[in-house]
Amino acid sequence: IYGGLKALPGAQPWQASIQIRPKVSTLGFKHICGGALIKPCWVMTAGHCHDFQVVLGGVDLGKVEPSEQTLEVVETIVHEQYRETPESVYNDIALLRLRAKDGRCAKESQFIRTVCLAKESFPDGSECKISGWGVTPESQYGSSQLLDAEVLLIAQDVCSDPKVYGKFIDNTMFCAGYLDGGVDSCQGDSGGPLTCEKEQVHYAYGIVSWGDSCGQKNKPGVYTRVTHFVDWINAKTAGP
Ligand code: 4AZ
Repeated sequence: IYGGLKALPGAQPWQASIQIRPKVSTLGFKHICGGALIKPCWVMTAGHCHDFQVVLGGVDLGKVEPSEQTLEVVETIVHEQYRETPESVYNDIALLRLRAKDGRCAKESQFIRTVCLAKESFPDGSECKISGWGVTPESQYGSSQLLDAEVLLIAQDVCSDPKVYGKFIDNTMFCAGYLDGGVDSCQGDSGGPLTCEKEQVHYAYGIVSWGDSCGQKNKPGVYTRVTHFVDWINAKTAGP
C-alpha cells in the first residue's frame, strides 16, 4: 500500500493473508496475496492467488498473534474466464474454501468477520478503503504490518481514457485512487479487498487486481468489479 497507515487490530476483520511455503527456506510461510473472508468457509481473492494457506485475524506478519487463525485451502475455484494479457487481467477473481485443523471453518471474533458483497454500484468519487501487506514506497518487500488507505472510486470513462488505461479496461473492472498518484495498492496487495461503507455496513466492492506500477500519476489501481460477480460467487459457494 502506498500512502497508507497502520491498520488498527480488528479494523479490517475480513482481511486475509494468503501464504505459500517457500521451496528452500524452512522459515515458515511467505505472504503472497491478500484476500477477503466472505463466508466462514470462503475467502475471495484474485485469480492467480491460490493453493496456499490462509491466515485470518492478524495484523503483524512477523509474529503469531493470539487473534490469528490459520486455515488450509481445500478447494480453489478460479473464474472460468480468468485471463491475463501483458496489458490487463480479465475476470480476476478466485474463491478459496477453507478448513481449520478441527475440520471446521473460520470462527468469527472481534478480529475475524465476514464482509458483505456489494450488489449495487457506489457513486463515482465515493471514499472507499484498501488494505494489505504489499509493497510500500519504503520497502520493496512489503510491510510486516497491515496498512490501510482511503481511495476514491474513479468514473469508468476516466479510467478508460487513453491517458489512463484506454481500451484495457472493461466492465469487469474499475479504477480507484487518485490521478495525481500517491495513494494506491501495490504488489502483494493483490487479491485483497476494496471496501465501501454505507449506513454503517462495509461491502466488498473491489478486489486489488492490477495497475501500471504503483502510486504514479494517471495510473490508479485497477480492481475487479465485485458487483459483476455476485451471482457467480453465490453459485460457487452455495455448496452442499
Ligand atoms: C501487483 O503487481 C499490483 N497499483 C497490484 C496492484 C497494483 C499494481 C500492481 C495497483 O500485484
